[in-house]
Amino acid sequence: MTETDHGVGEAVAARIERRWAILSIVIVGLLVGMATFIGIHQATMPQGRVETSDPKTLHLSGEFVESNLGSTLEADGSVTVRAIGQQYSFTPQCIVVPAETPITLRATSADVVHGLLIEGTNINTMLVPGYVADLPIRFKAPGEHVMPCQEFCGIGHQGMWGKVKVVDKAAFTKLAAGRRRLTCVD
Ligand SMILES: [Cu+2]
Repeated sequence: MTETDHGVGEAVAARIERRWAILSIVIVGLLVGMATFIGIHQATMPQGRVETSDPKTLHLSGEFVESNLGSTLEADGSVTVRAIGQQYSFTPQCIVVPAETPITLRATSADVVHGLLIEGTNINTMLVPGYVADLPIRFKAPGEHVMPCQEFCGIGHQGMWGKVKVVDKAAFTKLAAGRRRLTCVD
């Protein structure tokens, strides 16, 4: 190989490297742009504060004991929904909520990482053991939404589905009368 050949080879390598460097910057820029667009357009954003839970004692005491899961009508008229994901189901399996009402969904996992997605809404979160996902929701109209686990969680993952039943506000108030928590399972 001559001196000139060597020089040409170097120039070619430098050009290719520069091209790839530019391409990787463009890809990063594109991903940041997508995240920004989704954040603004679909109001998808990370939770404001970190809350923890202990998966080992989840079923024994505290907010996520079984008798506390489901929808609760709060004194201010809003609704709080508490749910847990475990291999391979959600508890409650069917969530009932009113339309046109501010709802806070609070959920966590009892074992491995699960996902919670409510079809037709911007609710799409991971349920990480040890942490509480806290999300605001509001449904415009009554209807039914499927709620699959969207995070591969093991051999039975594909069978992990829940349901959200949105009912008329007045119907929900009637259902909730005299009851501390509601689900559409019982
Ligand atoms: Cu799962």
